Amino acid sequence: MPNRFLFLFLFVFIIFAVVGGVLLFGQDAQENEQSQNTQENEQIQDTQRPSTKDVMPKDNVDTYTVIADNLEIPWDIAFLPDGDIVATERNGTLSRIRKDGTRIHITQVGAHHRGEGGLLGVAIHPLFEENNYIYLYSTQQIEQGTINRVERFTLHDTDLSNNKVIIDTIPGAIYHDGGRIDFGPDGYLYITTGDATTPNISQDRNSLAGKILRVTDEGAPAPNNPFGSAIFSLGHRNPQGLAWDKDGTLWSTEHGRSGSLSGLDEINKIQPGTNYGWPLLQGSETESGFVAPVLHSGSETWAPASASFVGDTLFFGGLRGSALYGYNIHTGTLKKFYTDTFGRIRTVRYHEAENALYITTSNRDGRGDPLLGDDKIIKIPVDVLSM
Ligand SMILES: [Ca+2]
Repeated sequence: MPNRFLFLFLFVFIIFAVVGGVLLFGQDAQENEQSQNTQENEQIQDTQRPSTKDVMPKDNVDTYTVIADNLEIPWDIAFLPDGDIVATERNGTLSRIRKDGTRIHITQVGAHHRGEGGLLGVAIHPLFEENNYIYLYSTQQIEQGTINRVERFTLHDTDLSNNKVIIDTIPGAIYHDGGRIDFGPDGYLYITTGDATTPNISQDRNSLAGKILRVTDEGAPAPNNPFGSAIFSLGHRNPQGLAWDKDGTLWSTEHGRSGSLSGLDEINKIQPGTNYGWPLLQGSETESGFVAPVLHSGSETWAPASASFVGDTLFFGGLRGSALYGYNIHTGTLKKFYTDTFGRIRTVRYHEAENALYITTSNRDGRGDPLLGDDKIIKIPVDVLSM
C-alpha cells in the first residue's frame, strides 16, 4: 500500500519540520519552556558555568515592603529627584507613585502592546531638576511594520508634554524588543535593542537591532561612538539590563537562546565597538573579533532582566528564574535571593539614598502565576542581601 507509506513519510516529515521550527524560531520560549540537558548543551558548558548558591535572606517575611500593587506588567521604574517613582506598565500606563504610596495616573502612552512589546523603559534626565526631561521606550505599529522608538517628554508633576522623538524605527517584533534605557555616568543615553526575531541583523552595522546604542540627550549619536553611528556595541540577542560599576564600566544582561535548548543567558562587560557574537557564537565559544560573556547560565535559564550595581555586586531580576540574582564581579560568586517568593522579577533599580533595591514582579505577562495583588513594586533593603 504505497499510499500508507507516503502518509507515514509525510507524518514524520511534518513532525521534524515542527520540531525544527521550534528550535529555530521559538523566540518566545526563552522564558517559558523547560530547558533540557541536551547533548548540545552539555558540549557547550564549561568553566564559566556558575554554581548558583541559593540564599534566603534572614527572616524573610520582614525583609521587604510592598510599595505598590495591582499593577499590570510593570516594565520599568525610575526615581525622580523628589523621591517619587515613575513607573511604566507594558500596556501603556505611565504613573507616578508618591512617597506615601499614592499612585497617580499620568497618561496612557500610545504603544503597541503585543507579545514582548509595548511601553517599556523609562529614564530620567540627570539634570531633571532643570529641564524636567523624561525618556520613554515604546513599541509602535507603523505602515512599514512593528518598530521601537525612544521619545523625550517634559514631566511637570503629572503633566506630560512636549513630545520629541529621540530615535526612531528601531526594528521591532512580537519578541526581542530590547527596551532598557538609562543615562550612563558620561551623561549619554544608552538603549538596548533586541534582534526583533531576525538573528543575523545583530551583526549588521547598518541596523539598530541587536545592539546597545549610545546617543546624546537630543538623540544624536554620541560624539565618540565607535562607528560614527548610534551603535555602541553589537552582536546582542536581547539585552535587558544596563548597569555601571564603580569604575564606570558598563555591564549588560542578555537573554540567550530559547526553545527546547533554552539557556546560555549572559552577563557581558560592554566595551565600545565590541561584537558579542550573536547569533554566530553562543555561551563561551570564542573566535577572534568577538567577546564571550563574563558569565553565562549554561543549560539553566535565568531570563535576566533589569540590572543595578551595589558596590561590586551586579543585582539582576530573573523572569524564568523567579529570583533576584546577585553576581559579585570580583569574587565571581552568583547568589539567588527570594527564589519563588515573588514569582517573575523584571525590574531591579538601586535607590542609593535609601540603600534599597526596588524590584517589580511580572506575573501577569501570561508566563507566570499571578499572586494576590500582582503585579507589585517591592522595596528590599540591601542589608538583608548578604553577598
Ligand atoms: Ca554573546
